Amino acid sequence: MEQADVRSLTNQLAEDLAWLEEHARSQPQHVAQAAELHYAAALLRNVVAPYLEGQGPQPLHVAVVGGAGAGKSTVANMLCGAILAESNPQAGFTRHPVAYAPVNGAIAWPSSLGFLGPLQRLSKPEPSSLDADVYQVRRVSQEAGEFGVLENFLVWDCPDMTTWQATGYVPRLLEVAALADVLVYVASDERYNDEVPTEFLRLLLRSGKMVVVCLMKMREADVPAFVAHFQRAVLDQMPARAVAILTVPQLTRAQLVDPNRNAPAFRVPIVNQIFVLGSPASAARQRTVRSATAYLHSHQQHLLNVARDDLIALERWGQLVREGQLEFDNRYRREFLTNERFHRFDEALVRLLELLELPGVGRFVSKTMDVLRLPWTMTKKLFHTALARPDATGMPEQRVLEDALAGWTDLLRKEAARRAQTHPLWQHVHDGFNSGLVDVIKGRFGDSLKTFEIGLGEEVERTARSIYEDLEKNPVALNAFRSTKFALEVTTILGSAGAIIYTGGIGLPFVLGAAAAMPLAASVIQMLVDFFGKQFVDFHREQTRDRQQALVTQHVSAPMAEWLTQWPTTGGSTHERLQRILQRLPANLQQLQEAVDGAIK
Ligand SMILES: Nc1nc2c(ncn2[C@@H]2O[C@H](COP(=O)(O)OP(=O)(O)O)[C@@H](O)[C@H]2O)c(=O)[nH]1
Ligand SMILES: [Mg+2]
Repeated sequence: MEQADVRSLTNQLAEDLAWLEEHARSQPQHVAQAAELHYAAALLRNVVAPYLEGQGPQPLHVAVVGGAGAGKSTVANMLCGAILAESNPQAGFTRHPVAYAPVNGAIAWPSSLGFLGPLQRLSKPEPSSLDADVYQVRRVSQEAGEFGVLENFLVWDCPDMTTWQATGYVPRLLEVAALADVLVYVASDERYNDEVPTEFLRLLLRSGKMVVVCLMKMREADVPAFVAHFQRAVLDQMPARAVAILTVPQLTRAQLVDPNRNAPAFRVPIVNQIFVLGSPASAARQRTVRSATAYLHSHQQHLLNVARDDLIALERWGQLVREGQLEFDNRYRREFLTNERFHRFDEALVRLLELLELPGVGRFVSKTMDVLRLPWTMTKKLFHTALARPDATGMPEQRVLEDALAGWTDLLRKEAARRAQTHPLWQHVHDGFNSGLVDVIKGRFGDSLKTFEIGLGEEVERTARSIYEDLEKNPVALNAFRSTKFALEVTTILGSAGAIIYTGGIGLPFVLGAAAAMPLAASVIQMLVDFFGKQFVDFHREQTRDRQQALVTQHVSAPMAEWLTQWPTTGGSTHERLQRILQRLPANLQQLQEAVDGAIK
C-alpha cells in the first residue's frame, strides 16, 4: 500500500472512531463505551499508523496504570532505577501522563498525524498535578549500578483510573495505555477490585496488551493468599491472561523513599519481567501492532454497538415507509384501477372481431350469417343494454394518487410525532415534518408522476394494439381462425338448407324446426367468437391493470419509498455520517488488517 493511502486509511478510521466516541458520549446509555472508542482510535493513531508509516521500535513504551493511590508512582520509580519526585507522598495526584527517559539521547517520536491525540507536549517541566491535555518527558539519571528499563523503554506514569466517563483526564490515560507495548497494572490490597480499574484491566487484556500485574501493600505473610484471591476474583474473570503477577509487600519508609537501593528483592523481578517483554524490541513492537489490529478487527461489532439504537430506529423508519408504500399501492388499485376500463381495449375488441371475418366469399357467408343471427344480435343488444354496468364513475387517477400520497405522509408524520421522544432519529423526522418536509415530498412526487404518465400512455396503447396486431402479423394463425369460423358457418347454412331439401316438404314441422335451428346455430357460433374474443381482450385488460400497478410502483411509489427511507440519513445529518461510518468501517478495518499483515511478514 502506498504511504499516502496508508495515511488516508488510518486517518479516516481514526476520525470515524472519534466520531463514534462523540456519538456515544451524547447517549447516556453508551457513555461507558466512549472510553473504549477513544482507546480504539488511540490504538490506531499511536500504534498502527506509526508502524505502517515506518516508525522504528525504539523506544518501547511501558505504562504504569491503576487505581488512585495504588502505588503507580512507586512502581514507576522502581522501573526507572532512579528516585523520582512523584513517589513522594506530597506529590499529589498525577493528572497528566509523565514519561521518564534517560538523561541523554534523542527520543524518536512518531511524526504521524494524531499521535497521542489531544495531548500536547509540555515544553518545560511542570508538576504532574497540572490538569491539562498535555504530557511531559522527564529526564532521569539512573544511579550507578542500578539497572532500570530506560534503555529500551519510556516509562509512563499515568493518571488514575477513576471513571469511565472518558472526560477529564481519562482520555489522557487512554492515549498512553493505547500507546504502550507493556502495561504494569498496579493494585493495592486496600482496593484491588474497584469497578473502574477492573473494567479498565478487562479492556487492556481484551485488546491483547501485555499486562504485568503488580500487587502492592499487603503484609508479606499474606502474599500467597492475596495472589490466589486476586487471581480468582479478578483475573479469572478476564477475557485473556495477564503475563505475570508480581508482588510488592508493604514497604518501610526507607524502602519507599529509595526502593532502588533498599528494596531490590521486589524491584528486580519487575525490571526483569519488563526487560524480557521488551527484547528484542522489534518483536515486541510487532506484537503490539498485531494485537491492536486484531482487536480492532475482531471487535468492530462491539465498537459499533453505540450505533445499535440508531440502526434499530433506522430499520423501524424504513419499515414504516414500506407499510405506507403498500397501502399507497393498494389504494391506487382499489380506488382507481379496479374501476378503470381502458376503452382502448374495447376498440381493440372490435378490431379483433372484424379481423376474424373473411374477405370475399367469406364476407358473403358472414353476411348471410348476420341475417341468420339477427335474433341473437338483437337479443344480445337488449341484454347488454339492460345489464351493462354504467361506466365506472371512480375518481380521476390524479386525485386518487394524490390522496394516497397524503395518506402515506400522514402515517409517517403521526408516527414520527408519536415516537419523537424515543430516539433522535424520530425527532429528526418530526422536525422535518415541522419544517416543510411535506412540500418537498409533494414536489418529488409530482416529478415522478411525470415519468410515470409518459410510460403509461405508451404501455396501454401498445398492449391494446398488440391484441389484433399479433394476429395480423401471423397470417397462418389468422387464416386458421377465420377458416374455422367460416367452416362452421358454411356447415350451418348448408346443413340447414340440406335439411329443407332432404325433407322435401314431407314433414312441415321438421322443416320449420330446421329453419328455426339455423339462426340459433349461427348465433351460437358468433356468441362463441364474441365470447372468446372478449375473454381474450379482458385477459389483456387485466394484465394491463397489473402492468399499470407495476408501473406506479416502479415509477412512483418505489422511488418515493427509497427517498423517504434515506431521508433521515441525508442532508448532512448525524444519521448520514453514522450511515457512512457503518458502511465503510468494516471495509477499512479489513484493509488495515491486510496492510498490517503485509508489513509484518
Ligand atoms: N507504607 C507504604 N506506603 C506505600 C507503599 N506503596 C505506596 N505507598 C504510599 O501510597 C501512596 C500512593 O502511592 P503512589 O505510588 O504515589 O500511588 P499512585 O497514586 O498510584 O501513584 C503514597 O503515599 C506512597 O508513599 C508501600 O508499599 N508501603
Ligand atoms: Mg502517582
